[in-house]
Amino acid sequence: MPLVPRSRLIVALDLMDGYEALSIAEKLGGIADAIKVNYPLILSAGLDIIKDLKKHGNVVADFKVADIPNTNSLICAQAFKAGADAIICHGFAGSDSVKACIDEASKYGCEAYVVTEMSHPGAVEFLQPHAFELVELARRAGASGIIAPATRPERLADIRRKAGKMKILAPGVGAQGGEARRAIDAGADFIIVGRGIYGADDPYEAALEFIEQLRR
Ligand code: O7M
Repeated sequence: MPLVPRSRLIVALDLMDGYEALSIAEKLGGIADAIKVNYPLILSAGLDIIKDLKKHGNVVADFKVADIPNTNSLICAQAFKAGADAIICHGFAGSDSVKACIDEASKYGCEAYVVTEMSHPGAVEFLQPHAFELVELARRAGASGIIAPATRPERLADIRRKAGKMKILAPGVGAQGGEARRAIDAGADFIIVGRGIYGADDPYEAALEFIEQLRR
C-alpha cells in the first residue's frame, strides 16, 4: 500500500532480534504510518520477518539498493515478494538503476523512494554537492518520493522546493539530533525515527510523544 501521511511517523526497527522487533511492532499497534526494516534486522532475522511485520502495517524495505539495473530488479523483486510495500534505493548509481527499482515496484503495485542527501555528517562530502541532481533524477524517473535529512532542516527546505509532488521521508530525528517538528515544517511528509523509539523504555509512549510533536 502506498505511504499516506497520517501520523507522519515511520519507525525504523534496526534491531538484531526478530522477536524483539515483532514485540515492539505489536506494542506500537499501528500508530505509525510504517515500519522500516534495514540490513541489521533482515540479516539477523531473515526476509520473512517482513511478512510478520506486515500484520502491524506498511513495511518499507530500506535496502538502499545501488547496483546495476538487472541486479536492482532482482533485489527489489525479493523485497516485494516478501511483502514490502516500498523499497528504498540510492540515486547515485544512475537513472537506469533507479528506473529498474521503480519499474519493479510498479509491477507489484508498490513504491520506490530514492536517497538524496543523507543525514549523517559524511553526507556533505559526496552526496550534498549532488543532492539537487539526485532529486531531479528521482522526479524524472517517477519515484514516489525521496529521502532527505532531518538533521539539516535548511537543506531539507531547499530539497522540498525542488521535489515537486514527491513525498519526503526525513531520517535523523532523535538520536542524530534532528527535531521532528522542524523537519515537518521544512517540508518533510514523514519523519523516520529509530533509536528514539526502539531504544526507549516504553517505545509506544516514545512514538506517541513524537506524533504529538508533529501535531503541534
Ligand atoms: O533514528 P536512528 O538514527 O536510530 O535511525 C535512523 C534510521 O534511518 C536508520 O535506519 C538509518 O539507516 C536510516 N537513515 C538515516 O539515518 N539517514 C539517512 O540519510 C537515510 C536513512 C534511511 O532511512 O534511508 C532510507
